[in-house]
Amino acid sequence: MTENQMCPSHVTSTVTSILSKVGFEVYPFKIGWYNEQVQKVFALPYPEDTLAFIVISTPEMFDKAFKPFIRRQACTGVRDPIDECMMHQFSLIKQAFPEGEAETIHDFEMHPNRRPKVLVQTAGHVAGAAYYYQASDVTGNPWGDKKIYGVSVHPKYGGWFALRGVIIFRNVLYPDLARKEPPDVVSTSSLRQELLHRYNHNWQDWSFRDIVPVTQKYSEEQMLYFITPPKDRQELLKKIVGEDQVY
Ligand code: B12
Repeated sequence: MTENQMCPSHVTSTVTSILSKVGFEVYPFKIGWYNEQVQKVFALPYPEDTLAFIVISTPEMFDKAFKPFIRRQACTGVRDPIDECMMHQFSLIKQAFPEGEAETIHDFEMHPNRRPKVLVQTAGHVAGAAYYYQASDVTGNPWGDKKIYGVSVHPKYGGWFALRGVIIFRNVLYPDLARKEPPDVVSTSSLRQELLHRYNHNWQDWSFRDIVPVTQKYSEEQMLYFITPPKDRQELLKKIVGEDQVY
C-alpha cells in the first residue's frame, strides 16, 4: 500500500455495507486474476494488483432494492427498470468515494463492436463467488465443436442470482489479497453435463437454476416479473407497488 492510497479493508467494508443491505453480495478480486483467464481483447486495462469487486444480486434484491426504487419513482422508464436500478445502486458506491476513485462496469455495457466490457461470470469465478462451469469442465467432450455457453452456480442460490457488474478502484493496489476458490457445488461431470444441457437447451424453463439444492430463490412475484415480456412489465409493476407509484 502506498502512503496515500485508500485502505483496501476500508474500501471493502464501505462497498459491502452499502450493497449488502439492499440484497447484493460483493466479493473482492485482483484485476490480474481476471486478466490471466480471458483473451487479451477482454482484458481490463489496469495493473494486476488493482482491487476490484464483483457484484451479485441475490433473491432479496427485488424486495430490498428494486421495489423501493420503483416506489420512490426514481425510475425514468428510459432504460430497462432493473438496469436503471442497478445504475442507481452503483452510483451510490461512486458517491461514497472521492471523485473518480470507484469505476463501475455493468454486465450490460458493450463496446461499439458489441463485445461485452466485462465477463462477469469469469470475474465471479476468480473472486470465489460462484463457480463458472464451462464445456471444458465436462469430461469426454460430449458436444464436439458445438458452441456451449457456460453458466455460474452460486453455493447458496444455485442459479437464482445474477452477476450485475464490477467495481474497480484504480488507485487501490492490494497485492496481499487472499484468493478464495469458488465452491465447486456441481462436482460430478455428469451433473455438470446436465447443468450445461439445461442452460443451453432448456433455459426458458429455468430448471438450470435448481441444479443444486438452494437456501433461497426468487419469490413468485419476482419470477412473474422476469417471465413477463418487457413491454408488459410496467402494468405489472403498477400492481406490485401501487398504481400511482410507477414512472
Ligand atoms: C452476450 C450474452 C448472451 C448471449 C450470448 C451468450 C454467451 N455466453 O456468449 C445470449 C443472448 C445468447 C445470452 C443468452 C442468455 N443469457 Co446471457 N449474457 C451475455 C453477456 C452480456 C455476455 C456473455 C459473452 O458474450 N461472453 C463472451 C464469451 C467469449 O465469454 P466466455 O464464453 O465466458 O469465454 C471466456 C471464458 O471462457 C474465459 N476463460 C477461459 N478459460 C477460463 C478458465 C476459467 C477457470 C475461467 C473462470 C474463465 C476462463 O475466457 C473467455 C474469454 O476470453 C453476459 C453478461 C456479461 N457481461 O458477462 C450475460 C449472461 C452470461 N447471461 C445470462 C443469462 C441468465 C442468460 C439467459 C438465461 C437469458 C436471461 N438473461 O435470463 C440466456 C441463456 C443462454 C442461452 N441458452 O441462450 C447470465 C448468466 C448467469 C449465470 N448464472 O451464469 C449473464 C452472466 C448475465 C447476468 N447478469 O447474470 N446471453
